[in-house]
Amino acid sequence: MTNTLFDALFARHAGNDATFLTLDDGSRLSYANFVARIAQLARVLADAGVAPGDRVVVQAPKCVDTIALYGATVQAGAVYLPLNTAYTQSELRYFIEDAAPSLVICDAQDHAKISAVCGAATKVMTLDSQNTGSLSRAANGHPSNFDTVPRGPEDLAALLYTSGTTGRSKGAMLSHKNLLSNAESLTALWRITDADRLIHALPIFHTHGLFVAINTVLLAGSEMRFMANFDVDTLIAELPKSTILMGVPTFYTRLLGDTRLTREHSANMRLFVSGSAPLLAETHIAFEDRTGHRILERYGMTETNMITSNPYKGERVAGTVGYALPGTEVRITDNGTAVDPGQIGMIEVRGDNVFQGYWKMPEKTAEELRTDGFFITGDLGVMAEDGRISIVGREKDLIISGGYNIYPKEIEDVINDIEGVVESAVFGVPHPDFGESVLAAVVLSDTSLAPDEIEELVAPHLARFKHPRRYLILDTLPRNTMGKVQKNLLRQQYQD
Ligand code: MCA
Ligand code: AMP
Repeated sequence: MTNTLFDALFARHAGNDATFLTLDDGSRLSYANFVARIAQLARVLADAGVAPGDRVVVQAPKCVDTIALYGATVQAGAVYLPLNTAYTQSELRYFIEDAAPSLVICDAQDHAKISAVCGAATKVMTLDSQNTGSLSRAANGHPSNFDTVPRGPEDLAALLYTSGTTGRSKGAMLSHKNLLSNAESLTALWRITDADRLIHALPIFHTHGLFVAINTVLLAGSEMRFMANFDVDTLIAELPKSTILMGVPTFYTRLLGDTRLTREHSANMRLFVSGSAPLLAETHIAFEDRTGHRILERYGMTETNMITSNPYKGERVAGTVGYALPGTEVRITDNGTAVDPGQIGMIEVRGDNVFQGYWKMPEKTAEELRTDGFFITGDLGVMAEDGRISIVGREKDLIISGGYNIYPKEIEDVINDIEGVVESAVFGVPHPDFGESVLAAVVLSDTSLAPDEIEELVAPHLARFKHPRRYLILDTLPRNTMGKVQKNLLRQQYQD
């Protein structure tokens, strides 16, 4: 009996005494012990009534049992659904109601908050970084073997929510094949092997930190320096002992802000990967000047995993995202028809990496996934004669701040619900650390409403990273002749 993803990423390491993780306290976890822990956790899932195909929601700290839980969910034939640890109770309510999980795992301190939004059919267990939560304790008592639930390439392995331009998050259904095919492409392209040591400083609830980094490491049998939080000092200390770093552009601008980053200091490193947000050409160039390394920029989405990458060997060009990954087709279109090289159009993608559709949203799926299998990314790009792709903009109204996606519509909905607010427009302006930062232009009927009061009313609804950094009170919003708010004018006016 086979389980496509489990066999390829996890089962193969049973008996492998090599180090999988090195943690902040210097302790190490071997691959063999990791696989044993997964089996113990899979038993807890089965005992909790998690059946094949069930969703397991995880909003938990970045620690060993949280990644082991990813493996355990796959081994139990269930669907892993990680959530940003910054989400508020009202955001969680939506995800839990929509996904209807049979089990939710949360930090012990959030137990009451999460239980309050779970129905009777959903069990809640806890996991904390000290491994003292109810899930970890239950696992400790179990033998370290579990009969893997068979799953095929088309079965779902994960459900990752991605915010939408309509304001409602959509669950992207990712199959075993979607995840494995992408990990295989990246591991081969970036030449990741068991001689590598990857510094992991990303969160593990998004595609970047969870699948791009962890799945490739597991496939190659590399070592991972697993940092609980991003921290420049630790990163600097780890560079001489490591070979790969995967990060968002903010990682690289922050590293460049530290004079200890030098050519000599990073001489052991083999590969610096950047993605999730545009890497400024000036950062790319400054990083090469300082370290001698050209950052390898790649491009992806939750729905598609990774789509393109600059080459490992060959020219890594600043401001471009490289070529379609092997096995992935990319086309640039105008209303669905491919345009000529050099012309700007919509980036569309097809391949084993492309998701199965949005959870319980067939209409949304039909809008974005064409019948010929091409997915419409919402990103605008240009393809050169040789197939190299550059992203030139986004058709979707999206702000990317420090690698986190923020959809203005979701924030506008919350602001517009406040009594005394007529309307609002949320937009992004350049930010030296996060790339973009969120501002809100608000028109009031109750002019006594102060920005601080608006912020106070917004806070319980939205994770902190989504909060506008400033509320600008305006008499009217700029509109074009069609009545559409001109966010480009707001961006221009307030960019400084
Ligand atoms: C933290 N804060 C932020 C952000 N991060 N505000 C705006 N944007 C952010 N990205 C705020 C906090 O709310 C807090 O606010 C203050 O900054 C300090 O928080 P802290 O956690 O200490 O911040 P940090 O550790 O410095 O975090 C910055 C970071 C982090 C390391 C850049 O944001 C990060 O790990 N970003 C990576 C996101 C990621 O993995 N994206 C991939 C998804 P206050 O002090 O006011 O309370 S996209 C994806 O997966 C696609 C498929 C792809 O292509 O990769
Ligand atoms: P998400 O919805 O979190 O999956 O984020 C995917 C979006 O991030 C893409 O549609 C792009 O807009 C953006 N993105 C990812 N990688 C890059 C990159 N290297 N350059 C520019 N934008 C990127």
